[in-house]
Amino acid sequence: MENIIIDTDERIRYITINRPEQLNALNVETIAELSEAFQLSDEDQDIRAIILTGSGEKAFIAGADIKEFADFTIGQGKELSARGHETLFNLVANLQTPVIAAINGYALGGGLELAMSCHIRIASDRAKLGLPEVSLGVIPGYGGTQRLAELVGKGRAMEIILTAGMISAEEAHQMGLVNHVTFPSGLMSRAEEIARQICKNSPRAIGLAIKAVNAGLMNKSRGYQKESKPLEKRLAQRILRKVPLHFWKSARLHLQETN
Ligand code: DAK
Repeated sequence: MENIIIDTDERIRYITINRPEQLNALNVETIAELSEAFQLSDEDQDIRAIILTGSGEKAFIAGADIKEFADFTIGQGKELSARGHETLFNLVANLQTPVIAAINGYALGGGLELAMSCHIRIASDRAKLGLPEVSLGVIPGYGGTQRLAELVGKGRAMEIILTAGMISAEEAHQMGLVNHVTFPSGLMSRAEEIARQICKNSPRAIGLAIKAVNAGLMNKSRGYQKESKPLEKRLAQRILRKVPLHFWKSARLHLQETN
């Protein structure tokens, strides 16, 4: 693996993105290597927790590799992002082995999206987080719109996404985007402390718990649609009873004419 470093200590697997001169930006090869490393770690019965971090002091991941983006055709870009979504971001979110993101610096765009795919996030107080995608004419397309709203609520997610600005680790902590903030020197030890605590518990139960939490969030959005349909119908019935029929006929005509 050229772009990542894999280490193991006792039952903890460390995956470090190692492109510090590019602020650990996610290019195609890095996404593929990460995907393989996560899959292998999840299949290894001896590994009970994974810590993901970035090398160097400056960045966790400064987003998708925008230099690489420039050479893609629209078709290639679409295919790459669809593949990346399934092979890395959703993969990580659905692993049975818990993944802790140790955010040591910039976590931007796809970098923050990958951190949000992890099960637990810890940040150094120097970290800066943000989703600058709309400033580049795209949307956070690796699950960021969904996962951010789940973590911090719709209003805050909207502000972060629509302003494309950066927030500090402390702000991220206050809104629940990261679980803990540490001094830079204490980041890995805090992540390891949590990983060791996880290692004491039943891996099977942990895998099932992750599945249950994820399934609950998926059902919620489906449930929302299910709930709104009958509600719409009921409301419509109530309104219909009060509004004269000729109004609905003219309204429907107006819609047909304008569509
Ligand atoms: N990609 C490639 N190289 C990057 C990079 C990136 N994202 N970020 C930084 N670098 C490189 C810089 O080009 C520079 O390299 P050299 O020029 O020295 O060769 C080196 O890293 C150091 O960066 P700076 O010199 O800029 O360092 P500064 O301290 O001055 O600034 C910074 C740090 C993080 C504020 C700045 O580097 C920066 O703004 N970087 C870009 C951040 C960014 O915009 N990231 C992309 C986010 S968009 C989708 C799926 C996914 C996505 C979109 C759609 N679909 C499914 C549709 C995801 C999009 C994104 O991630």
